[in-house]
Amino acid sequence: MLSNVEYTRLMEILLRQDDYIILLHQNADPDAVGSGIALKELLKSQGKKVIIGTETLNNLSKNLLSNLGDFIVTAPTDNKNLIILDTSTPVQLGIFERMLDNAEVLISIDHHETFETSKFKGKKYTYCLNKERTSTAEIIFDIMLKMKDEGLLNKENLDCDKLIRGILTGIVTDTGHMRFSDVNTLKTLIHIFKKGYHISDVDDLLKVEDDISKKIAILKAHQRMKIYSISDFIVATSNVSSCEALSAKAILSTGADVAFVGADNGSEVRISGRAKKAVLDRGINLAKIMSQVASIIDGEGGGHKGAAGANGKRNMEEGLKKCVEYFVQELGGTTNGECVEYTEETEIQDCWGK
Ligand SMILES: [Mn+2]
Repeated sequence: MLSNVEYTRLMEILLRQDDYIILLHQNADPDAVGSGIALKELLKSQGKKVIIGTETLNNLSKNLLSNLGDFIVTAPTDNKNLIILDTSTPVQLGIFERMLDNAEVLISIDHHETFETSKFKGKKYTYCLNKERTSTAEIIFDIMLKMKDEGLLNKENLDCDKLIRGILTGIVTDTGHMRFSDVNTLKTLIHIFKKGYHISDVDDLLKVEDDISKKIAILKAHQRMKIYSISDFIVATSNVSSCEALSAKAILSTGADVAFVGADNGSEVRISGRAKKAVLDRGINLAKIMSQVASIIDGEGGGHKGAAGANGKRNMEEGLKKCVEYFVQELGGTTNGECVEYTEETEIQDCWGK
């Protein structure tokens, strides 16, 4: 754990320069991006010029960045004052690694255990490793608390909401939604919760609204669904004009055990299959079914046991029927070329135990 004295020293060093670039590891995760945004806000409130640089962002971080309304640079700049966050070795900086050569001030703030710290050393080098914290975001929060204690926090210039959302997202994602949290994580969260924030705020920041066409495709897939009761499983087939994989996945979460969804745009036919684990445990391999169906739709098929697809040119309806037939055969049954669709009547009979 960093001592009070160390935090004071770190804060003083951070406040010495007027401009910084905050560098994050490649494929930056929400802890890196959330910490970067929070530290940028803190330094900006002190009149500093700050940008954030990283080679790439992971998908969650892209959502976080756009939902918080911030931006990053993706190529090296001529900044000489570097703050490196959440990164344990220089090579993780990717194309930004070369900025270390001309760095005049180098401050590294991290929570990962590493044995290669010497490689980061520059002219004015400060290394702040707090491997007892479960996220870099918590360290940034502690710096903010320190500044507040010292009367340095200028709340009028500080976008507190953005800062806290960045920190909270970093904490929640790096602790695997609190599974790896500890007493110190919770102490930080108490501060944040007292300000009226909640863990569900993070979910909002990490998700992207599906566009209208995706929503409609999924709903239509449900509307056009044919349902079959086969052995212990509910199998559903449907068709859409696009987003067949997404629709198949959605149908599984609605309740089907297996879903086959076709898409036909006139010149191309695609079929996507998804199955739940209980189905795979019975030895079903959708990749095999899709490679068989491929010949019906005049194309190719494959994938994984639980998620597979086939692309072809024609016969989508026939392809979907064959998916169900092959599924029955894989379970060891026979359809005599005909699968009975699950109708309201059969449903009622089942309910009344007839
Ligand atoms: Mn981290």
